[in-house]
Amino acid sequence: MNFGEIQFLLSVHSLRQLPQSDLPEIAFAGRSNVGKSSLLNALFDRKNFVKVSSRPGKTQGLNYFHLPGVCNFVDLPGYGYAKVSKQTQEHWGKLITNYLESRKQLRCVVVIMDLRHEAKRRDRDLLMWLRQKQIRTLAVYTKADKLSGNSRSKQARQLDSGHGISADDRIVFSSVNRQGRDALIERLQTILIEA
Ligand SMILES: Nc1nc2c(ncn2[C@@H]2O[C@H](COP(=O)(O)OP(=O)(O)OP(=O)(O)O)[C@@H](O)[C@H]2O)c(=O)[nH]1
Ligand SMILES: [Mg+2]
Repeated sequence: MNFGEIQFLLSVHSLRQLPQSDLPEIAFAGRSNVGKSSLLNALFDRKNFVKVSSRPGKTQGLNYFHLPGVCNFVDLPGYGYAKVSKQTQEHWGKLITNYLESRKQLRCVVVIMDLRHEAKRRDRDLLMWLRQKQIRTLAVYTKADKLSGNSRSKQARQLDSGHGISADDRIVFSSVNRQGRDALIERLQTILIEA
């Protein structure tokens, strides 16, 4: 994957705005502030290309990043941020659900979780829902730089068992030191080829 060619395509706020292209898509989901946008910057090897914030609720809309001839990456708004109004949460919730359910070229949803946290209900619900819909998932445990080696493996195992994920189906990642970046790229490449 040559990320030198990555470009921002558009921000989608309703299903009508989804791009016509039938390029395969990989979506990135997770709780608000978990580090979705940072992971994309690390993946693309860019600084602040995708907007990042210490304030939850930064990403609004389904943000499309286009890798010509390869695929589109879709940064989804985070879920579970209590301070966003119920109406707003519902709007994004519906849009994301409709997108995930109907988008034919969607190849995989990368579900990003914080390695430091216990298995969260909302993440489990999403993973189960995606499995039920037979949408392929890849789990990424991020912010690994915030833990020491021992607690990294311990936490990863805990999340594995909490979510029913096998160690082969997840990547321990850090947007700060790039741990897991090569593994993620390799996995995404395989997914795009197999599809
Ligand atoms: N130490 C560390 N901090 C991280 C990492 N990834 C993200 N962060 C920090 O976590 C905060 C949230 O990062 P974002 O990438 O904006 O998170 P997001 O999931 O896109 O958030 P929303 O768009 O609000 O849903 C920022 O302060 C980042 O600098 C990481 O791997 N390590
Ligand atoms: Mg974001």
